[in-house]
Amino acid sequence: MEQTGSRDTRLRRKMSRLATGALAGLAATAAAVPAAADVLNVPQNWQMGMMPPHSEMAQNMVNFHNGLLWVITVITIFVGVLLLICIFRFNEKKNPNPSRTSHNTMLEVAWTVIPILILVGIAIPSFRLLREQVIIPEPDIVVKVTGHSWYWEYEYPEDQGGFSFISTMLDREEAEEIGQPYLLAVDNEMVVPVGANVAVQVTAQGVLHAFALPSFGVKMDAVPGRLNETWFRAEREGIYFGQCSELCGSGHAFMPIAVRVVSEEAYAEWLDEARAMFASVDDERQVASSD
Ligand SMILES: [Cu+2]
Repeated sequence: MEQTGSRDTRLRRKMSRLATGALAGLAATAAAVPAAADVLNVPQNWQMGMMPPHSEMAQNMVNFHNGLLWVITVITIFVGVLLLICIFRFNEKKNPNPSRTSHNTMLEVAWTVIPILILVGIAIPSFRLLREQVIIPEPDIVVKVTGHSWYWEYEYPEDQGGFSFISTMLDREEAEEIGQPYLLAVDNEMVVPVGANVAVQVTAQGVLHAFALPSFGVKMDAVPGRLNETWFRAEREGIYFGQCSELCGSGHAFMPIAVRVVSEEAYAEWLDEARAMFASVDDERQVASSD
């Protein structure tokens, strides 16, 4: 589908208006839709560490990261202490006649075997985690995500509605109006049901992007001409944010990802509305590209 810039902008404005209406409709019909207070994982001043995890996978990643931090800390302290001992006890002044020892079999075996054991100890949980990510469980829903320059497109395949829509960043006033953070809030969120296995097929048009949702432990490259796959299972309703995580060009910072996790019922309602709404947008798009 070839589009000129102005058509594209017109289309996006129209979709943005439609989305605002849909959001209002959804909020009215579904009590489960989270309010601004349920906006999760917004960066805070002086925040440290990883974003709070909201899926089992993300929790496992954070645990692994924290475990590694201990290993690294102990090794760094150990090496630091050895270094200080060398500097202060074995310098030229204090130790004018250095030992001529050049071999110590026990020591050499130890400093080879102990690091190997440490690395194997790290590798086991690391590969277990990788396996959890790579082997996708039976999906409840599948969403295809396409990175464009510079916005995301979400496609719900035929058996789940058969529609697609684009998701663009809201400007400052629009974001404040709905109580969401500027630079993260979008017009059309990706909506998924809580507790469902969501398989995400990730690709791109034009240049590389990366679909990243830290609170679910998801980061997948979006490569033109290739379909990558990842998955997540959200355990709590709310709005979760991510950002494109591959330096893709001038709009890289302005293509946030927002996922709204809702109850099964709210999801079914959203599907109905989205199907109606984005089907009409699709017509519009065809009109727009034929004039
Ligand atoms: Cu990008």
